[in-house]
Amino acid sequence: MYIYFCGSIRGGRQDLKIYQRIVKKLQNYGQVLTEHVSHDDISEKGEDATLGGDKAIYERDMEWLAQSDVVVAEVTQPSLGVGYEIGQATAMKKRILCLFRPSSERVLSAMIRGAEGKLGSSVFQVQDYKEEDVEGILENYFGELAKN
Ligand code: 6IA
Repeated sequence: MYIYFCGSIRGGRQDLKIYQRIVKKLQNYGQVLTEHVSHDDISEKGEDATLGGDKAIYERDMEWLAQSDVVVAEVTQPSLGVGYEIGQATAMKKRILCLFRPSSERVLSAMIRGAEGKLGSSVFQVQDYKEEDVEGILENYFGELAKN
């Protein structure tokens, strides 16, 4: 199974530690195509941009998204890139799990919260969670997926 993980980069790296926890857990279920999202050497400024620049990043990420079987997005820290990826994944009819922490005191965008369930029962899911529960939530989600 190919898993595409989305987390904020230029939107701000405050939640890096939780991205690392999520990616580590996801690696039990398949290949995480975007594990670099959880690397701590990627900074939000992008001064260390890879060869080929933004165009190459965009094209590679869109290819990986098309290849993926499931998309998991941590959406607490708002990010244009993550929102864009979720929109594209929805158009590609991917299975999408969005994870949001209400303890952040943010309110999730209506364009994410409101998309839940739109393409059928389990295709677009939004899950509120507490940091300490993240592994259990992923276990449940992938456990259900394995049954289908
Ligand atoms: O708008 P954001 O940068 O917060 O968007 C983050 C999302 O876009 C992530 O889920 C990634 O999949 C994707 N993305 C954005 N930037 C990159 C990147 N390098 N490499 C791979 N995926 C990316 C950016 C340059 C870096 C050196 C800062």
